[in-house]
Order: sequence, then structure tokens, then C-alpha cells
Amino acid sequence: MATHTHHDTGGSNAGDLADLERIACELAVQAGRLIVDERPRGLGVAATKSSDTDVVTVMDQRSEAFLHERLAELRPHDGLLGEEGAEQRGTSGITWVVDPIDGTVNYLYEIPAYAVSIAACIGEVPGGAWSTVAGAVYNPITGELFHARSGGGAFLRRGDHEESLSISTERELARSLTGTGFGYDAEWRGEQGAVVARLLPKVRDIRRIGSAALDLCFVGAGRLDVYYESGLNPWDQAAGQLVAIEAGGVVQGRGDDAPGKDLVVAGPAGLVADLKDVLQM
Ligand code: LIP
Repeated sequence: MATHTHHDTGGSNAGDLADLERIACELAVQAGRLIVDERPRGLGVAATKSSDTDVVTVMDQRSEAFLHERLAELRPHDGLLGEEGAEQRGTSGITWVVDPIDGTVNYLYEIPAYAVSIAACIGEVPGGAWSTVAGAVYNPITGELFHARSGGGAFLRRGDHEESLSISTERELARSLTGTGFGYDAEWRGEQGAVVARLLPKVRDIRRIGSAALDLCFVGAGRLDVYYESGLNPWDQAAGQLVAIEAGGVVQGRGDDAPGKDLVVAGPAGLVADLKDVLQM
């Protein structure tokens, strides 16, 4: 079973990981402030990607440009992979995987459920096996900063207050608040809708928050009992995966596969197993 629990840290020591986590936190907050404070009036769609509902705003692009510039200054030998096209190979063994605004549709519609997600990863991302060693997810509207480093636990910081996170203690799928999300392709959404229709009578309820990064952090915080989604890119899930794991959860893919674009399931090990049984995945 390729379950992401605790990771190999690629030779990074605890001090290195703490520094990576600090950088992720600082830049997530700075980029989060940018997308709120400098949001133009009448913000529209700057471009579309996989479909005409898969939108990019000028603030996605500005946030990613900011993160690219700051990471090049702070960590010049690291790699970078960003949702909006930023990509460079590094020599340090660390690749920063960033989603400049996760939950872009929520951001466009001013629904307060979006985040900047920044993860320091090892391995071959996106082409091969990779894992996250430090990360941060910041919702600039709620001021909630979720962060973790491998082996260091998961935390939620709001202002001067910080608390450690633990996953749900729920053990019954029928009583589980279950998060999920859907892709941008109409035919694929039809298939995903059929899956969630099968699942709905078997769980407490479904929540479709619109940001995978927040969904995974909510699993870590126990705000969701369990979460699954198919079609996610590394930048949607890299930081949130580690928060869920360091809060005591497991993050798996289909069958014995590692989590990835095909499927991500996160939560307490027993609930993840039961959910995968129902999903037949
Ligand atoms: C979003 C994900 C969400 C998914 C949406 C979209 P984006 O990422 O975070 O979980 O359901 O379809 O992919 O596009 O806002 O960065």
C-alpha cells in the first residue's frame, strides 16, 4: 500500500526543514495579502486553460510571479513548479510546488474559500515519485495559516495564536462529513457526479469547498472527516497532503498507488479504507 504517512526527507535535517517551513509560511502570507490588497476593481478572467470554466485571473499570474521572484532570491538552487507556468529545474534536491491561488473560481466570485499553497518537495515532481517535506496553506480572508514539516507536526496559526492539528476521531463512514471536488471538463464532471450520487446516502454529508489545499488542511484540522478527489495537480495538493499526514492522517491513491492525479483520499486510515471500498477505487 503506497500510503503517504511520514516521509523520507531527502537528506534534509530538522533545521533545514524548519527553515523551509518558515519560508513557506512567510511567502504564503505575503502572496495572500497581495491577492487581497491589490485585487483590481471589476476583476475578470484573464485566460482559460483546460476548458472555458478553468479560469486564470491576473492575480493568479501576479501571485505566481511574486512567489517565483522571492523563491529565486531566497533559495536560488531549488527547483520550482507553479500552476500558471513557472518552472525551473534546481540542483539542491528541493522543488517548490506552488498554487498562487487555489480555489480560483471562489476568488473570482469573492467566496471566502481560497488559499495560497506553497510546498517544498523532494523527488521527481510532476513526472515521477515525489513527496512534500514542508509546506503552508494560507487563506487571506480568514487569516488561517496551516503549516507542517515532515516529522514536525501540523499547525494552524491565526494572528498570535497557534494550535496543533489532529484529524477526526470519527470511525464510521456513515457519520463522516466528506469533502470532494470536481474537474473542469463537462463529461468528466458527469462521471464525478455519478460517483458522488452513489456516495451521498452512505456518508453524513458532502462538502464541496472549491479548494483542494483547504480541503486537505480541513482534514488535518478535523473539519472534514475524510476527503477524496480525482484530477488534482501537484500544486493543488502538495502542501495540504503534508498537513493531513502530520495531523495523523493517511493520504493514498487508487488501490496501492501513491496519491496523484488519478485519486487522492485523505483522512483516518480506517475511513480512507472504507471510502475506497465504497468508491471501488
Ligand atoms: C481547484 C482545486 C479544487 C478542484 C477545482 C480546482 P484551482 O484548483 O483546488 O479542489 O475541485 O476544480 O481544480 O483550479 O482553483 O487552482
